[in-house]
Amino acid sequence: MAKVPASLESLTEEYGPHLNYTPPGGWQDAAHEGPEKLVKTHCCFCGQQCGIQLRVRGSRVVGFEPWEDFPFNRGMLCPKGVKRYLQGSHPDRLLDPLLRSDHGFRKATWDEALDFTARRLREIQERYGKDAVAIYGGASLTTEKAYLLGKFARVALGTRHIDYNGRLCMVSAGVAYKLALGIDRSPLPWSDIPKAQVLLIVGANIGECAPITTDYVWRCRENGGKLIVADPRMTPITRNADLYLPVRPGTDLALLLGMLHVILREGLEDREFIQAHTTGFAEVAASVQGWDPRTAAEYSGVPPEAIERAARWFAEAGRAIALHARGTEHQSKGVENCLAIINLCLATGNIGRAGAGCAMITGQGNGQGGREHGQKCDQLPGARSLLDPEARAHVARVWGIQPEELPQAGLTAEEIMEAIHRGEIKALLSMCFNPLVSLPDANYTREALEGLEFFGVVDFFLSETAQLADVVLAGSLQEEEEGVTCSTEGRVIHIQKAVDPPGNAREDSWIYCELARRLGKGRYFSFTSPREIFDELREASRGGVADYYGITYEKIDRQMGVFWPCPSLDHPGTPRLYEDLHFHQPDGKARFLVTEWRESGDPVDRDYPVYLTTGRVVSQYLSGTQTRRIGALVDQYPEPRVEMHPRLASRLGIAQDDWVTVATRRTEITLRASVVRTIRPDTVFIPYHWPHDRSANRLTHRTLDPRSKIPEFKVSACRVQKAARPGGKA
Ligand SMILES: Nc1nc2c(c(=O)[nH]1)N[C@H]1C(S)=C(S)[C@@H](COP(=O)(O)OP(=O)(O)OC[C@H]3O[C@@H](n4cnc5c(=O)[nH]c(N)nc54)[C@H](O)[C@@H]3O)O[C@H]1N2
Ligand SMILES: Nc1nc2c(c(=O)[nH]1)N[C@H]1C(S)=C(S)[C@@H](COP(=O)(O)OP(=O)(O)OC[C@H]3O[C@@H](n4cnc5c(=O)[nH]c(N)nc54)[C@H](O)[C@@H]3O)O[C@H]1N2
Ligand code: SF4
Ligand SMILES: [Mo]
Repeated sequence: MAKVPASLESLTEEYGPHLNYTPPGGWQDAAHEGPEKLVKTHCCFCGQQCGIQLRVRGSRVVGFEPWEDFPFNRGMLCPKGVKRYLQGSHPDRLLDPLLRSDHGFRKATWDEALDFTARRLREIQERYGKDAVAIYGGASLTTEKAYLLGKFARVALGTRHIDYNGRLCMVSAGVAYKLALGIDRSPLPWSDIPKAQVLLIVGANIGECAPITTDYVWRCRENGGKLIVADPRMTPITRNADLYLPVRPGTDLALLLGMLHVILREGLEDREFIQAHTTGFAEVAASVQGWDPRTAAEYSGVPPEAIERAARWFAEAGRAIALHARGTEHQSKGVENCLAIINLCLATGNIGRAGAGCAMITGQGNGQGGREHGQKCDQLPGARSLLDPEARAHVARVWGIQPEELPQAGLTAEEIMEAIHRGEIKALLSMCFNPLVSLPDANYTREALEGLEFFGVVDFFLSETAQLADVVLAGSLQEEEEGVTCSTEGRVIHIQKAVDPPGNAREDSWIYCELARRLGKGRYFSFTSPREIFDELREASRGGVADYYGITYEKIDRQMGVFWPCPSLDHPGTPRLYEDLHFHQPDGKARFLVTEWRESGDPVDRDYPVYLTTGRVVSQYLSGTQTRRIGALVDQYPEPRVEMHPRLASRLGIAQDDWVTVATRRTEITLRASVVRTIRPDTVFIPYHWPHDRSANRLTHRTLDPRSKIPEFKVSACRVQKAARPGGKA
């Protein structure tokens, strides 16, 4: 049955006095709330996890100060980091649980909202079986919350189906690193970046999306390092590149295979390293034979000479690093792309030493930590496999249950949405995920969500997805609960609690413990603080790949972060992996793996002749729930634009600021054009931070990488036309 979404307007009407909640003394002048204090913590946004000091007065965060001593960013922050503090007192903050009524939402008490949620979950499980309920988590959550969600799904609900929004983000890299090297973590600390003689950056808009990493790249260049950038768009960092590879969307693999071909043809590989520390080289060498630079150029659109030059520079450098992000991972061959990058590093002996290697740049604040301790559908804490009997026995012991009680592996995030659409999964409880904006093919996602028998959301703002929920539980911002996250480098850091959640909002972990109690499983969730959750997590991860046993909050504070694995209390942590050239494989050797070319899931043709790619702009964050509410950030980039090259624009009769309709095999949307010379003439780009009729994800398709199950956000086929006005066509 279709549900009428409660709009923000109707919410304001219903919920008016509470939306305008004002703390005692008012938001404006809280001086009477006592002296100001500074709290050393980290930015809630991207995976850089910059150190920041929050200025706290009484019950609220009123500003920020740089934290000069934190080694990663040394006081530097990007525009999002300096504005993040404005969320806490935002008038849209959810301050009470909400229950759907005949006219939108109404305010509820916690007992009412939690009893209702537990009752609906129980009823649906009794009627349709345990797996009819699914849990969504997110990688902006602290590691404690992510761990708690994994345990909640398996112990409180006994469902197989839990997955998280990191499935839309990093999983192609994760699968590839695990397959080839054995560990899903960047092998190097960022302090290695300035030491490289060549930096190859593939599909990463570092200037806008990992702004503080730019400083590391510039230091590399100041040391004489060369910079190669592969992207269909000349992003800000490309201005200082020594070599730009204008790769066609979805064809990184051809480019990378071409580079390996050149390296082997010219005998530039490191035979000694290959022989001593790897397996599978012969098969990979044979597989790149057909990928001469001309062939690679035909597929990728990168000139053959540029492919040759990139290959030579990378192989001839004594120390080379390849950095990659979603440009190369958001593809239906995202895993192959990452494996091909690793193959380049293995072939040239670039790994396990200072200034050499490969690394994925993580996306969300806890993009790394959020994928280590159990909110992935096939994973137990410590990055253990749910399929491994020993791992099941260990974790079951820590949790006080029998291994047989642990469910089997479940579906991934997009697969869960498809099972909802098919009517197999009937209930969803989602925290820290805005699937209506962030999953591909948004109309399909909406149909699925509207068909749920029960939908609960935990958020601190009424996201577009939450507007479709039956119950919205008012949760907490990052600074409202203590915990840890793990940064892009693999550094576990300490998130300090600065303030309590406002009004009747509650700490996220309290909400799940209370629900567990109402589901009759309270004895497994008797935590009274995040520290207790962390201590259990340390035990659960002990002996696993992501071993946190030796990490404590105090040690993190003392050392300004601890790199995992850290197996014992006296262990200093592991900034660089594989320094002994022993890889995390049964034979200790890294694996070369063959990567085969295949077409994208939504190929261009006569009817849809232009590539559509999607991504980010510097001032907005993800589905925009948070940043679209911060005025100063909205002003920087108020609406999504269709970025296109002047050549494509003039062929279609389109000028700067014209309205244009972009149509794919799903549907069409109409936005203004931004005509720029910095994009391939066969490609348009739309940032995806907006909902509804401005949502790039109405256009994208649901093809997944078969191994990582990441959607192909970076490649769709489209048609572009000038439009007379918004919503209309020329
Ligand atoms: N300002 C800002 N910063 C963020 C975020 C945000 O939303 N806003 N989100 C955070 C998160 S969760 C993530 S995952 C990261 C993402 O960080 P990035 O991966 O750097 O960002 P994207 O814009 O998704 O894509 C990166 C680049 O890929 C290019 N690209 C598109 N198609 C292809 C292709 O086929 N091949 C190649 N090689 N490149 C291609 C795009 O032109 C774009 O410049 O950023 C994090 N930081
Ligand atoms: N077309 C296209 N689509 C994409 C991408 C792309 O490049 N192109 N990128 C993909 C990527 S890389 C990512 S990571 C996803 C992100 O996808 P989303 O899941 O949409 O990410 P967010 O916008 O962070 O949504 C998280 C929600 O959780 C809330 N939230 C944040 N922190 C907390 C917390 O600590 N507690 C609670 N209770 N709630 C919290 C926020 O208010 C927000 O409503 O989008 C993906 N979608
Ligand atoms: S780079 Fe990332 S972590 Fe650092 S201030 Fe900007 S958004 Fe925050
Ligand atoms: Mo991401």
